[in-house]
Amino acid sequence: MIYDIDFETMPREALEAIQLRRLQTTLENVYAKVPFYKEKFKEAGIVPGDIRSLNDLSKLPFTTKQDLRDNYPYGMFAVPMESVVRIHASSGTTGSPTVVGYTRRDIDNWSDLMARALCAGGATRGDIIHNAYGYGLFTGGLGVHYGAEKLGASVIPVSGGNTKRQIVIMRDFGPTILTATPSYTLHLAEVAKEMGFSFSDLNFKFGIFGAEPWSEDMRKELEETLGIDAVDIYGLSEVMGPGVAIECHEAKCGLHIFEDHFIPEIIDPITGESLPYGETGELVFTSITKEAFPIIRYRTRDITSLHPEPCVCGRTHIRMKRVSGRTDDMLIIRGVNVFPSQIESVLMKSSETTPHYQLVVDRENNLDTLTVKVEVSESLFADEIKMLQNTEKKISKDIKEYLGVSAKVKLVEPKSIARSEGKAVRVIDNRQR
Ligand code: DLL
Repeated sequence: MIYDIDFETMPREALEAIQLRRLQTTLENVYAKVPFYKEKFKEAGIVPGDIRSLNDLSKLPFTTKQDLRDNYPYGMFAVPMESVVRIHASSGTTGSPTVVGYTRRDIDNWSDLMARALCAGGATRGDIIHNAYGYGLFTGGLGVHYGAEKLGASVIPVSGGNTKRQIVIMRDFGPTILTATPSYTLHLAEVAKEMGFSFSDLNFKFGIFGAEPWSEDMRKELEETLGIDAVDIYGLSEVMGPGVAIECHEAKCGLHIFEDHFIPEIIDPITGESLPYGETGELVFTSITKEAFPIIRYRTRDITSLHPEPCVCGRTHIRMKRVSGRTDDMLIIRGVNVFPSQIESVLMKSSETTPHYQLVVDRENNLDTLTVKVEVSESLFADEIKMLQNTEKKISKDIKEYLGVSAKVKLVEPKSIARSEGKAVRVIDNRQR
């Protein structure tokens, strides 16, 4: 089912006409209301009236995370505080958090887009949604919540944490859709097993997973363990929150970006040059309907590519490939670029290990070292040490073969790697000490 058939299946020409109109209005607005943008546009020698076609977008300067930090907390807001009805913030691992605001209309649009997204991910009015994304400053919990209500589904606002209680709720309330990070979902499945029942005995049909990178192999693992269809949802607080893009459950092949609200571009992360469809680079977004916190050419640091080919589901909105990582998550190990998701793919191929892993990077004698800590399956732990050593060697060989980097693989006891209740911490990099 398609929630907003007019907008989601609109012919590209009509869609692009709307995009241009909305872009021009947004530019006039930020130029008049946000001193940061006025200054930036002046430096670039540009005024909003210079943007006459969508191709002119690339004339505009980028906005970066640092710009948002420099204007912490409310410097990028385009409306007075009386018009702001909600504030969220993204924690970030370094520096001050990024603070974003929403007007009443922003919240209405976001709810609509999340209703669209949930619908694309398989939800209907009859569904019961177990929402285990965190409620609070993080946009995941409330974003899904408002969308689920807008769709008319029943939402259980359980948030992250209190895992055993969540399992009891899942058993007793009969939810049919799970919304959570993939890493927390694995933890939920593990605790359910400890409590004596399997996820596949529950009522779930679909899982709508996102907020962190996860691999295609992780999808297979989740689908098999949980006996559900797993769909990828993407978003970021700077642009809105969850619901910027989602896979349709029909194709599960790339995430449709809601282009009547956001214009995506792909750039070379080093030179900043625009890249054509199909090429991999950094994703950049311009929001074209936001009132409180509009954003122009925001560099997300997320790595993906854009694909305009029509989709079997009938949506005309462009698809982005699953995010493989972030430019700032990329590890450079002795000159080789490594994304945690690539290591994850290799680990998923080993039947003796579990999907719980952590990468530890260090420097010894001026050389980078990478240690991959991965938990062995419980069934195997009692077996011979020799067999474990073989598994370590095999994974290490596979990583070398697939990624071209040497890694020490260390099998660790079941449940010894910290579990996530939100976004997983996959990398500990001790080199920056
Ligand atoms: O994570 C919003 C969200 C909530 C998305 C729930 C999906 C579901 P932030 O906390 O601002 O917002 O983090 C945004 O998370 O730039 C990506 O690096 C990463 N991310 C989000 N979704 C995905 C995904 C939310 N499906 C940052 N795949 C983004 C890979 C993702 N990375």
